[in-house]
Amino acid sequence: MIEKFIFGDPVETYAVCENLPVSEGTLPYFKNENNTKFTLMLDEEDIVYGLGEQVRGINKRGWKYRACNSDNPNHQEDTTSLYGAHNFFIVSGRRLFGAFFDYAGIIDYDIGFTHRDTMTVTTEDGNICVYIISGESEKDIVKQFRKMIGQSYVAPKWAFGFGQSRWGYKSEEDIRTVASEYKKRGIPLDSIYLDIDYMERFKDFTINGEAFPDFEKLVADLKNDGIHLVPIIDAGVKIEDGYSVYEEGVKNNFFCKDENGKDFVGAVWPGKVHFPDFLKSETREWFGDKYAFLIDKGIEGFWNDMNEPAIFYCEDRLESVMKRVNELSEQNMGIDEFFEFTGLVEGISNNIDDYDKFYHDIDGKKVPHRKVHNLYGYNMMRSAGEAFGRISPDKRILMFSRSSYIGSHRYGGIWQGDNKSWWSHILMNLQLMPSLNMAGFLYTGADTGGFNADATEDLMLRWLQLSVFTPLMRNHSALGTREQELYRFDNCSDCKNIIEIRYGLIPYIYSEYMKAVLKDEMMFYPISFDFRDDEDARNVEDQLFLGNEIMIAPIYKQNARGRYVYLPEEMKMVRMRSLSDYETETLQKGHHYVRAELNELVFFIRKGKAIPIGDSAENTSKLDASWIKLIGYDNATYELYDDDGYSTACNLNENIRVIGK
Ligand code: MIG
Repeated sequence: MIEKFIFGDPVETYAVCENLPVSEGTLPYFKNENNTKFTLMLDEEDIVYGLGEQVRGINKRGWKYRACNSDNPNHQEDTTSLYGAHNFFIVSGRRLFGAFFDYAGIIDYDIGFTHRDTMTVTTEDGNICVYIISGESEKDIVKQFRKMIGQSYVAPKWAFGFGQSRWGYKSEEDIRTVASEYKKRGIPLDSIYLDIDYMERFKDFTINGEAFPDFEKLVADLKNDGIHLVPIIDAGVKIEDGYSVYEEGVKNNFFCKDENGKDFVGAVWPGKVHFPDFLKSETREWFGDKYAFLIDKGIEGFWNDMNEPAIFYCEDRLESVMKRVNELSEQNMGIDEFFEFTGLVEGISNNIDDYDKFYHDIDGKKVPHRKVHNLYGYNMMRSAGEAFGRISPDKRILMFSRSSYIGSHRYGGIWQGDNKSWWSHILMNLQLMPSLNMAGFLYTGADTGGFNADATEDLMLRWLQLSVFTPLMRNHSALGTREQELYRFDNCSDCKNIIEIRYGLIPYIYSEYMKAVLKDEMMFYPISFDFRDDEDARNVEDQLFLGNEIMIAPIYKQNARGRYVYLPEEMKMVRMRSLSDYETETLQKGHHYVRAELNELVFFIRKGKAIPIGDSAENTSKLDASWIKLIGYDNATYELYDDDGYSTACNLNENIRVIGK
């Protein structure tokens, strides 16, 4: 059952698709103070699940979080905001309920941070819509919630293949080299990503003709080899005379305005830019149609970046900082002045106060950005997603975004942003999977090997052993970091084996993903969701169930040759070195120390279950379903979902078949 409560006059987010009646009663569980602060007392045993893209554990207790979409490259224990705002959580203990705080602006969560037994949710202005969902289990609550927010985005099957990316591929030659290095070693590959350097001076919907003299031929040649090129699109539009996107946007008032009604100026990679007003329907339609420029050249997938939006600087703050710095430089700088100086400089980028300086036009109403900040990336995704429906109605287009809000899960996936080549970020990648699934984001994964900082071979191998299960499996890294394409490492054949295992697992991963989409379910969920009364299961923070069949428990510590794993029931452990070299062993319920050398993928098949496993192939288009066999318990069957992988129409019942040994 879902109850809806409206306080004040909230901005419509369109996160919810169903038209529910507003409840007459009072909000249960929470004490409401002026509609701005909602307080909930927590029992010692309560677990708080959810909040989507946030740092820390599967259990969110013991910290404060802020839903305020941020371009924050530091994903640390004390980070309070990442790129998405996903205001849905479940409280599980003596009571069991879900809550969705549907709010376009900035919202703060204190989950036992100030007082261990108290949770507060604080909005900036008290105009909010709250949904309370009751159900018999966490899964039941999620399912009701997901049904209410609409079906999740369906990615094409090729997007389940392995992808190689790096910020720094800057020419046709760079791209062809990546493709041939993979091919030479026989490592499967389905996609290569184009980061900002493919554009002409970082202008959206342009191609740098010098570096890519025949872009269409490149796209076609790679596609012949089964490899998709996936270009990036940034939110800011470069201010440059003669650039049609800029000129059309100015002429038609498609950009966000400043206080005086002029187009607001910020600076990002292209230099000075205007930000498309994605909250305006005309802008969404116009910008979305621009993707045809690349689709017409054979492109079938995109990633949308910088759409929090990220702002390196806006003009007036830069000016005032420069002025003050000049004043300071004329004095004898004391320590106080020195810290004033560094503070001012650090505050230039992504300053929340700048969100008061530009405005959206929502159905003719002028709304300050700050009030709708968390809807910006969402509406960029919507702009693209709706356009794909017009440009390519029958064929799925891959799209994932950095910034998001609940609702944008209907238009695309997300990647988990600028992580680091840190061991703790393998764990973070795992912990994000269930909370993102709760919020409807099923097509997701992190930058495998880590984006910032330098990756080592062992980190890459261990990370691949997690990514092998996530829908998005993409190796991506930042300019200036150690190169981490798989062929850079000594034991490339170990990497190759794990990528081949991925291709063998695609029938299962794709099937579980599609079932989760079409049934409004989670693909990855905490162990405790199936073992609510098992105290040990409730404590598990580093293992997940994937579908109904398997449990994953990756190694995320350097130099570890094994780890402790908790089995809430008997399971079959699978230890795989390659698709043809593996063994299984039945383990009883309980705590086990499980060995796994660097080249060994270990996972667990649940009692009485089996999973399909196929053969590898150069890429997904060459996967041969006739090779599929089941591994796991004898006599177990599996319900396999499969379809052509690219049609937008996909029906659950027509595409499921039961397979047995
Ligand atoms: O300011 O396009 O998260 O994946 O490589 C950095 C360059 C901008 C941030 C993205 C990252 C991408 C990078 N971008």
